[in-house]
Amino acid sequence: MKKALLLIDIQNDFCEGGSLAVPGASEIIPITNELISKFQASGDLVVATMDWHPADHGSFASNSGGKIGELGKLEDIPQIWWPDHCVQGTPGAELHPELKKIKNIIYKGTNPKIDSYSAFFNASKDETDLNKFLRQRDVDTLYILGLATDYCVKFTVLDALDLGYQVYVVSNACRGVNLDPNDSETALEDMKKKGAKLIESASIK
Ligand code: VGL
Ligand code: ZN
Repeated sequence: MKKALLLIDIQNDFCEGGSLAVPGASEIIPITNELISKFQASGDLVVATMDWHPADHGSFASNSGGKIGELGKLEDIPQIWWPDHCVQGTPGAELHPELKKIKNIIYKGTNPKIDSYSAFFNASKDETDLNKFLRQRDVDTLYILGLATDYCVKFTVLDALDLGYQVYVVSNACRGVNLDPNDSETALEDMKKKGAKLIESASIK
């Protein structure tokens, strides 16, 4: 059985200067690049996810008429309204330019009516190609990092645990939105409670 490195949404819009900038986001780039090199050197898989919204995506405050950061409903599912971000084909949707190039990309959030924090399922539980992709390659252990701790990292980790993967969260290579100041801490606690192991990048051999 095999391990894989899973990089969550390290895209320009979530980094400094982006439309949904996560504080300290670019600090994770050198740490992430070191891990990419390590995994590639040992022949282990590296997969990156990309939030990949159409311009009319229903999670955007601009499309819903809601206020940024407030809670509403999208197709009857609770939804936080976000600034326009990661619109398909725009510079904001591209992976951070200093991130090492990744061959395996999983796109999510493409359905305009449904948001998708998790890289495995959207909010209506439709599956992306990620689980099949990993299983076909005998991956059973995931090292997960990226943006944002309190949304896409958290929901990806919880789904990975549900799907039976052994999950390590590389906590020094995650940063959160923190609409409430404690959100990232609480998210890490939730992941740990469900069975994820929190580790620092330096302890990965
Ligand atoms: C994310 C909010 C909206 C994330 C994506 O990548 O954590 N957060 N879309
Ligand atoms: Zn999004």
